[in-house]
Parts: sequence; structure tokens; C-alpha cells
Amino acid sequence: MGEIGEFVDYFRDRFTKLSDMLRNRNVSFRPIESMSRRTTGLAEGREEVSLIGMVSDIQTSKNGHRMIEIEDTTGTFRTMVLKKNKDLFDQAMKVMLDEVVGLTGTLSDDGNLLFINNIMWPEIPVRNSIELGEPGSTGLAVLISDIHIGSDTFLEHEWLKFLDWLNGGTNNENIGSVNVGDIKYLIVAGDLVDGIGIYPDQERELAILDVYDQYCKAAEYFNQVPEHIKVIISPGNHDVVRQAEPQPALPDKIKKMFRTDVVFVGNPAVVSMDGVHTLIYHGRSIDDLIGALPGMKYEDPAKPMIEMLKRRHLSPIYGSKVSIAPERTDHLVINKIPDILHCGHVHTVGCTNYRGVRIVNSGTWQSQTEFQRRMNLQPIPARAAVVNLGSRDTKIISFQ
Ligand code: D5M
Ligand code: FE
Ligand code: ZN
Repeated sequence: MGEIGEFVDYFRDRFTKLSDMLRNRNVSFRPIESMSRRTTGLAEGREEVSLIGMVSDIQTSKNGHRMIEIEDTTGTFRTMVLKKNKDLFDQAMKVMLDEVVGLTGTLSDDGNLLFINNIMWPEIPVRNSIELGEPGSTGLAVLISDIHIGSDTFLEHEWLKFLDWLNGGTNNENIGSVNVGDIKYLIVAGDLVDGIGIYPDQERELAILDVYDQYCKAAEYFNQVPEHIKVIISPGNHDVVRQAEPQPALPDKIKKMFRTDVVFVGNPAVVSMDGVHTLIYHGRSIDDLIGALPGMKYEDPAKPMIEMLKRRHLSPIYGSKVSIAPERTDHLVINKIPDILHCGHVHTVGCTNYRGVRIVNSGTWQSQTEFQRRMNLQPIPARAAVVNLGSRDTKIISFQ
């Protein structure tokens, strides 16, 4: 738990970064403080007013209107989206607590309420191919996640098939049109091992009971990856680092088990694969996004990932399932627009493109657990996403 001052710094940093992105629009936003100096709404002749704020409260009124309270560094303001504005109301249902939005509307007669007619998110700007730049990079990157080594549902047979494929093994019909010799990178987006004490009674579902033995096994596997492939490992909520995000890279004690050329990064992490700017995030907030937003489901994990990009934040809701360590700077803000956003965590596969960003959720190497069976969560296991670093075309290869 952080001190109050740390929370203030954390939220101020989040607000500053995200409001700066909104200020790049052709809209003149006013500080909330200035709203108390204006006369009533009527006197302003129903002129449009635009505000930027962090969402501090959301309610549905008795009549079914959406009430959104926002806050900037100068004050708070109440706003409302009327139920009858169907499209706008649907958008208002996507506004979440703690995110930063821009709102345009007209004031109520008493000047204390803004009737919204436009909602803006920080967003990824629509870019044309010139702005996106020539894809100059070559080679392939393989994206995987949620291997869960040590779990009794870890799919070792399929995993060994994958390792064999990376090594150019030929007894494998999955090779398709992928030339494995072109693979330059292998990224793991968290949950390398199953860990211990992550959920109640986990011991009953473990094949390897000691977490260091789990990592030893992981090292044994990864040391079999051909040396021309750069391995990059980022942790998840099952790994042996603090749960609160951002998570640091795995500790030295574990790094030492692996080949020295393996790169260990934190969660989230930004890496450049031959100039291809890649944002790796385990994806714990996807649980929250699916819970909070209409139309989201576990079967389609690319959709909540689009919502991260729209909000330019990897975990917009503070203090839901994701625990966030309040640091001076909000490391979960998506400052620079990535070329690739790679997540895992939900154990299902998703692949799409959003405004020039390649989105991949790389599934899992674990079959359905007891918990997931009870939750009716159907994993898509033993998949690897192969991204062409030039065209960003992506193939999902099955080793099942
Ligand atoms: O998470 C895999 C998926 O299963 C992810 O969507 C969360 C969900 N999950 C798994 N265990 C739990 C518990 N105990 N509570 C709530 N949700 C859960 P993973 O990080 O691999 O466990
Ligand atoms: Fe997982
Ligand atoms: Zn996870």
C-alpha cells in the first residue's frame, strides 16, 4: 500500500499525460475551476463547453440517464448523457472510472451540469500509410504467453512440439509456410510458470511443487531455443515477482538459471524488435475491462485490448482486480504508440489490427483448469503467434 502522497502523484501523472493527448485535438478545453466564474448556462447562450477530467463517479439516474462526474486539478464537475441520445448513450456506457476523457456539451440553466454531446478518448490517431512509415524491418517474431510450467495442466507434449518446430524439426505438420530460420525473436508475455500460492489449493493442481524447480524446468526448455532467436521474458501474475503492477523483471536468482542471452523485462515493457516498437503487457486488466464494458467477452480478447489503446492506458480502472503500485509516474500509460501490443493472461487467442497497431493475445500452453471449468472459460491452448516484422502480418500456429 502506498502513502497518500504517492497516490496523488500517481493520479496527477496519469491525468497530465492523458489530458495532454486530448489537448492535441482541435478543441479548446477549459479548466473546471473556470466553470464557477461563468454566469449561468443561459447567459452563455448555450454555447458549447469542453472539459477534460478523470472520471471520479458514474451513476445511472432514476430516469436512466448516465451521470458522469469528472475531476481535474482545479475541481470537479457533474455531467450527464441523456438516455434518448442512443449512440452517445452507448458510448457513455463505455466510460469507466479513473480514466481521462474529454467531454463537450451545453450547460444546464443553473450552470452546474453539463449535458454531453460528445465524448473523446485519448485515442490512437488515424494515421495514413506515410505517417505509419515504411515497414523496413525483416524477419519474424514469435509471441507466446501463459506457459504455466509446473502446472499439471501444462501441455508438455504440445510444448515440446513447439520447441522442436523452433529447432527446424520436420516431423511436424504445423510448419505451414513459416520459415523458422527467419525467426529472430521469441517473446513471452507472462505466466512463464504456474507458481505457488497464487490461488487457494493450487498445490493440488501442480506437477512441480517448488517454484524454483518450475523455473529450472523453464530454463531447461528455453535453453533449447536456437541461439539465433532472441528470447524476451516478461512476468505475469503467476510469476515470482510482486503482484502489483508495474511488475519488475524476474530476480537474478532465476535469471541465472537461463542462458545469458535471454532478456528479462518487467511487466509492462517496451522492447524494440529491429525497430518494431512492441508493448508487452501480461493483460490482467483484461478481466476488469471485460467486467466493466458492454460487449466484451473472453472469447475475443483483442476487443478489450483495443479499449486499452483508445484509452492510451493498459489498466484504466484503478483498484479493481489489478493492483497497481502507485509510483511517481504511471507506467501503465501508453505514451508512445506501439507497432505491436502483445498480451496474454486470459488464455484465449485474439489477433487484430487497430489504427496501425498489431494486436495479439497469444493464448496459453495450459489446458482448462478446475477454476476455468467452473467459470466456463474455454482456453485456446498450444498456439504461437508469428508476426512478420515487416508487413506485421500475423499467423496463429496451432501445436495441438
Ligand atoms: O488467468 C487465466 C484466466 O483465468 C484469467 O482470465 C483469469 C482467470 N482466473 C484464473 N484463476 C482465477 C481466480 N482464482 N479468480 C479469478 N479469475 C481467475 P491466470 O493468470 O493464468 O490464472
Ligand atoms: Fe495465465
Ligand atoms: Zn495471468
